[in-house]
Amino acid sequence: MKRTLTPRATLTVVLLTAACSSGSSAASKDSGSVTAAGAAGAQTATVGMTDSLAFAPATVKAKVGTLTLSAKNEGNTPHNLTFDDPALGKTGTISGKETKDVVVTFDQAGTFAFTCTFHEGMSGKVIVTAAGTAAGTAQ
Ligand SMILES: [Cu+2]
Repeated sequence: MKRTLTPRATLTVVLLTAACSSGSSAASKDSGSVTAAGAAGAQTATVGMTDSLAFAPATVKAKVGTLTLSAKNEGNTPHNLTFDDPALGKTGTISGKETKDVVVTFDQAGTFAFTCTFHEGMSGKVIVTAAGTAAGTAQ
């Protein structure tokens, strides 16, 4: 009975929505994080985008300053990376296997969310800390 496929697809959408709103612990374990490299004024980091409709990693740690965030589409499904705050910027559409950068200036510490506007629940964030408090050694 192949007709069971339709209810299953519906259920998947519900589960994705629930995962998005219910907790960060499971999500962060899945997606991991990356710490931006470079001096505060010229940081760089890369996040992947997958056919599973996720950013991987979905968390970027950066310092107050300027970050060139490269969004690398590792799959074939088009995505974009759009900050919730329009002033921070966006990449525009990124086709399969394509990479686009968005250069973001963070004036203050905080958590700055971004999403792929094509796929509800596909989201990530940049956690920005004051430049003087960077954990670990600066390189
Ligand atoms: Cu997407």
